[in-house]
Amino acid sequence: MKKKIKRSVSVIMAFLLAMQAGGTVFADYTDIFSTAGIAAGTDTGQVNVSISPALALKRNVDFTAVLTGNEGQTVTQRLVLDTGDESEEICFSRLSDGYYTLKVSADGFADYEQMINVNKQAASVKLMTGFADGIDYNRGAHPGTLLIGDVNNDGIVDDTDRKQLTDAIDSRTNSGVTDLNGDGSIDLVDLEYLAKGYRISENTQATTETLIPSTVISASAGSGTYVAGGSLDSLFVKSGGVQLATLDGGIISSADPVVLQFDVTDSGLAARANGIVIAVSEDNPVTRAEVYIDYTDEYGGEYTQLALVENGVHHLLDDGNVIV
Ligand SMILES: [Ca+2]
Ligand SMILES: [Ca+2]
Repeated sequence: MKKKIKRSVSVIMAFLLAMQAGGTVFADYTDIFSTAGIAAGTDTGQVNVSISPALALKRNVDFTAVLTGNEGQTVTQRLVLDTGDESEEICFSRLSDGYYTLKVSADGFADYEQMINVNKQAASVKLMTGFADGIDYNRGAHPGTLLIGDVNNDGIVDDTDRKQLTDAIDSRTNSGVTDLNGDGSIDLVDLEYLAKGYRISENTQATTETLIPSTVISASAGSGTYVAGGSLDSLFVKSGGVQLATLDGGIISSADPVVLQFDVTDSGLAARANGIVIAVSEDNPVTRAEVYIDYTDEYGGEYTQLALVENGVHHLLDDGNVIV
């Protein structure tokens, strides 16, 4: 099998008006956060952490995420999940290869710890403030779980927390985070919340996804295409999206499509991917798209490969000769 190297991917879309938030996921995030202490120039490794609500909370939760490298170096970032948030995300970028420990903590929640192997690419860790419905946490891929109920803030949820909360409900004492759901009352509802994080048998560790790191990819609007909303940079930050229109204001069609180009600046492991995910709003789907992949093989020959996306087809390219 010839080794071939991807240089750029152009996506030409017809009948598409909007790629909305939560939309295009190709690689995540730009290099927007400093990672002094771990950063080492050209390193492309990255760890993305997102937190989404799985519990109805009437308080904002201030999470602290600490990434510790195998030589003990640490980087700390904050992530605040407001009551109206669908999710919040942070990014640790320009990491050297190796094993890292991610620790996420917040008042009222047990500490979450996970070992992550970083190898030039971006490891994406999705966390939720509880268990999502309809997912078997002991089989298959699933998000990680932040367990509520740590009343005394010692990092774990156990009998001590239950006793401290029941004492507070009985008004004998009130200390620690007893109003777990943040509704202003300390009552049996909080005890129900504690039960959600207490004596859990499910696997709470997130299945990590691997993405192309933001430092080796960039997006640009192609010929005849106007970015009408959002920004192309947002495609790599917080799962943002863009709205695309034709430059001449005409209706998007096969004859007058919108075009996005993704340029990959690294030809090594960092740029390797198994696919591209383009998500669009359900009420405004792509009915036809052409994906052109320009690449250079190991002998310097330049080639283009075309993959067609028809209406209702969700994917794409499978060719063992092209490493994308
Ligand atoms: Ca505790
Ligand atoms: Ca409460």
